[in-house]
Amino acid sequence: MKRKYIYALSALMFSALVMGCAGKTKDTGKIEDTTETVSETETETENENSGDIGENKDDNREEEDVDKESFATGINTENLGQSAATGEEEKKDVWEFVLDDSIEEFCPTAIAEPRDGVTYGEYTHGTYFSKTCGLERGYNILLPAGYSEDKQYPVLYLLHGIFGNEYSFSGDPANRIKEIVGNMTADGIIEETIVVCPNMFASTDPEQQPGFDAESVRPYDNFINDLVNDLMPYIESEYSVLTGRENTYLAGFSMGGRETIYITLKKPELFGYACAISSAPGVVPSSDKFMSHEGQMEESEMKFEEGATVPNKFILCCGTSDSVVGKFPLSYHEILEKNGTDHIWYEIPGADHDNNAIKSGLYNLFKQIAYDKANN
Ligand code: FER
Repeated sequence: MKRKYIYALSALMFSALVMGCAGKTKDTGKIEDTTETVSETETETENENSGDIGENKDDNREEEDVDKESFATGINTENLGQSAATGEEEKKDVWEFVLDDSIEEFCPTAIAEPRDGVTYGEYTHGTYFSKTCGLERGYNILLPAGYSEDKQYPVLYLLHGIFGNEYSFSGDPANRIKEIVGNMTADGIIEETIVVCPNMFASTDPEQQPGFDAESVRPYDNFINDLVNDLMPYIESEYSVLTGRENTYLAGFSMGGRETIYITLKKPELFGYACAISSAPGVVPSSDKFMSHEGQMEESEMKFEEGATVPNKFILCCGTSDSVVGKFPLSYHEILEKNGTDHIWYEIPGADHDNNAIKSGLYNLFKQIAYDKANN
């Protein structure tokens, strides 16, 4: 079944201008109650929950070398793809959505930009007790506008990058998560969907900080336990969610992409759809300018267990100009391919470690979900 949606692009010109004004993340790391609505417009840059790179004894680079917020949710660069196009597509003044299973390199402007007449969901902060960490831990949840206990919704767990926390995505409006989910819902492409943004630094020590050394990275690898044993059961008990793999999705950016790969390979039966965007090194042994990685598994182990129920779609993607993780995502693709592990790999031309990659990955994830649900 093919569905087509046609939009006048001129209506989007104004909202495209708004893009440049996106505020920066306020990562307070505070745990607060569920009644708070999270603001996207804070401009503070302080991040109390960030690792202090200057304190890392294995690393004597200057702290100003690294923009921690860019790690957590991507560098805010100019829009690539449709919004930057000056060619025939743009001049046609229309954008057309076709529901097929092809990958599109860029998230269309009409999907990423806020529209008049669409009410978007809001982020709310909540906490849950993590048996894995022995701590009360925070999450942000994007509930659809008009969320109702009378309905049930699929859930996307969305994992931030290194130095981030549960506020990283909700605090960076340039990621356009609200708009992508809201516009694709408004167009009838996807079902109303809940997005859960956890704090992926699953340490048992509330004082521990992330950093570029094996010890400081380990809590990220512990997140699989927190997610599966604590956060997912909590979300499923507290919110009106559809359970089961067909309705449970996993995606992550950079460090979150690395953990998405790891979790998807280790718990493939839990997620119908997974998307690892611009994934950080360390799934397999390797080293880069930041540190050397012992690896979560050997290359030969980078596959699903024999006979496992596997995701319907397992997407890996990365920008061709990624200045942080470089060709590591490509190497993951090559290893998965060598090991005969089903996945989709694509590159985003010209994209850095940035929002172009994040928007593209999320759009394609939802498009694949929509295609499968319309055809099965
Ligand atoms: C590394 C390179 C990149 C690494 C982590 C990253 C832990 C993560 C980047 C990000 O999350 O944006 O070597 O090691």
